[in-house]
Amino acid sequence: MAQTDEIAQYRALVAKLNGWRKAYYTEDAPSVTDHEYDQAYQALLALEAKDPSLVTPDSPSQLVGDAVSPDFTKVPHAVPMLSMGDVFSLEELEDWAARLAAGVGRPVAYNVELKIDGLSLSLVYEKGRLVQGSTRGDGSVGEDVTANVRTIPDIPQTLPEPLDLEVRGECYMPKKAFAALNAAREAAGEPPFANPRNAAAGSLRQLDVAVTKQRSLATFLYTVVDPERYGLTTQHEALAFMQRLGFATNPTSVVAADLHTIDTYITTQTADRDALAYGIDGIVVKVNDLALQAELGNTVKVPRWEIAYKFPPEEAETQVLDIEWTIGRTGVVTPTAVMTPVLLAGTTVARATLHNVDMLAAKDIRIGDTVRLHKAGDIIPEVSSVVMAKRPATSVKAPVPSACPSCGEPLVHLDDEVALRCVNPRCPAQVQEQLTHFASRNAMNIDGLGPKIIAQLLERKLVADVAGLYRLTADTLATLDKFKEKSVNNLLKAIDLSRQNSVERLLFGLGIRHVGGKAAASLAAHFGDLDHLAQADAETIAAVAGIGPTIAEAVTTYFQNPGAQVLIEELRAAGVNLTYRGAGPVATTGPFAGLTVVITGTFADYTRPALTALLKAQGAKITGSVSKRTDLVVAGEAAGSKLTRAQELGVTVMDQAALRQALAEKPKENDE
Ligand code: 0OW
Repeated sequence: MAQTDEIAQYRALVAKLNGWRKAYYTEDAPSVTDHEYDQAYQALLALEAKDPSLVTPDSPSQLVGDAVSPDFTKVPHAVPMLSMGDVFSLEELEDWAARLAAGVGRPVAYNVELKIDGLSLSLVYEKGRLVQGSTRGDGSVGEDVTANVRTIPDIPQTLPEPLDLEVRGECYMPKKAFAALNAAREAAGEPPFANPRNAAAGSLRQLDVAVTKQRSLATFLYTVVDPERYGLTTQHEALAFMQRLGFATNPTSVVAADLHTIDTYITTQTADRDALAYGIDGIVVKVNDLALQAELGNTVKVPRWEIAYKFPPEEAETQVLDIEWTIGRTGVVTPTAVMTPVLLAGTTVARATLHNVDMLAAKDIRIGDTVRLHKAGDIIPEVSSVVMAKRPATSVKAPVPSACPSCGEPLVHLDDEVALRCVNPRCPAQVQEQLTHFASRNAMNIDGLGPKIIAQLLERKLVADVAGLYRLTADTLATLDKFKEKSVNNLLKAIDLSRQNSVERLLFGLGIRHVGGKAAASLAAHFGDLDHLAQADAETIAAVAGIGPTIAEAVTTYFQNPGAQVLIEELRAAGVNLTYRGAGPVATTGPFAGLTVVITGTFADYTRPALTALLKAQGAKITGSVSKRTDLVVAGEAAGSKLTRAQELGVTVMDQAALRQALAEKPKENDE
């Protein structure tokens, strides 16, 4: 029977691992590296092997995969979606193969595949048509992601044959798409994804399908369920069968009749790993013969007929030369390690983010230390740990700044945030980032106004904030380095053009915390102009579709800031448009296209400017008084004389219910 302290040690390990699993699987945001998780998990298995009486049902060794989020419809898996046992060295792999062959009593051929670093996906087809896509979930019950799956380009919506079929594979995000997504998220002040696997999970397990569609997901399929139904006898045949049906299968898979071939495959693929367009975290070795797979069967959690060889994390050691504090656009002050350049997984790394003060303290990283580096998700250089044995007597703790390194204002922690912030809206380091963001493509889209010119404008004190851009003159710009007349005129023209933007671009460009492009567009369309938004209380703002209390709080806080109020008055005085002009081109079809419309009364769902803008975007011409030329009167509560006039003239009147219905109508699809 286990001793009390052993039980305490075991319970602590179970709790730690389950906490990490929740962050990784349910929140798609890991709190430790895969390697740290794997090591703790192996320690748990060792304790359980030593004393099985320790094992409790909530132990991760008894669970498969991730919990199922309550937001999605549940999908039971007729055949459970299992995970895989892991080995971490070639020796362990050889032991596993030797034990398996001994048990079988004859030589075994294997199918060897890359272990794609994504999340599991099941696809069900009826009569050759895709009817369901789901995640693995806890192995028995997954989440319905059918609508999301339909947006993934390499998944066939129909098969060349009218088959009833279920296939399974990995959904992943290519490295390039991951890097672009994180760059966009950083620009929008949103937290980056830790690695491609979490980015893929966060993109597939999305309630908003439009988001999934933008995220460049892809797949590699690797399992046919009930393969004997299709006359398949080996895993290699199953992969070829799926490829013939139009599924993406990984092109590197090979059949290995001996361990030497497996070793060669592992060596080759490890060498090619950095050149791959997608992340892999190991190699999968499967018994190739499907009948033998069935004979060997599964344990409660993993098949006996396959194993995953996990790559050791690619690591490098180097010295910390300095710890710098960088200030982002949103004022967050982040510690960054400046290191002796070192080659890590195919790229030379000289800097690594230390995330925040807590992480810096937790790892006790000091200037002069030697540190181990790895790449999170094959991409982001991260400090794994300090090589204590190499810590010099001269190592120095980096002093945590109390004042902003750029403007000297005191740094604060907002709410219970870990992040250290400079909250001075005129902090030079932030103004540089703010101006760059303001001019960026998805914001005010000021062509030619890039970081270098902005830095010059700030250094020469030609602008102090975004409103200053609209006071620039040709004479002023002509004083900039290499700024000839043509560049001066082009930039002035681009700045002038930006005055006409619909207000969601300005709203996004102001860089209000948590207000990304989508939220800015929703708020602009709803309130119709900046003043109505600025006057609205948090509750009203939070009630707008797609906007939550967090955004609402950040918006009201922003507009209450005196500096922001000054800025907006300066933008107004500079002739910058503060109203919503509709997102895309005016609609030419639909219930309002081409109509002359009068609006009267008040509306539960819209402010007057918002409804005006919305109907204009639907192609209506809005006029102020009812006449014979009026096609439609849209009447809200307490509609007055205009409604009476419409009734006298026999003009069609639309009440709020009819309006809601008309606006909910999808534009007609062409019947081509
Ligand atoms: N990630 C992969 C991969 C693979 C399945 C079959 C039954 C249990 C595992 O590339 N190539 N082959 C399998 O085989 N699984 C894979 O990934 C697993 C699925 C669940 C956890 C791992 O991601």
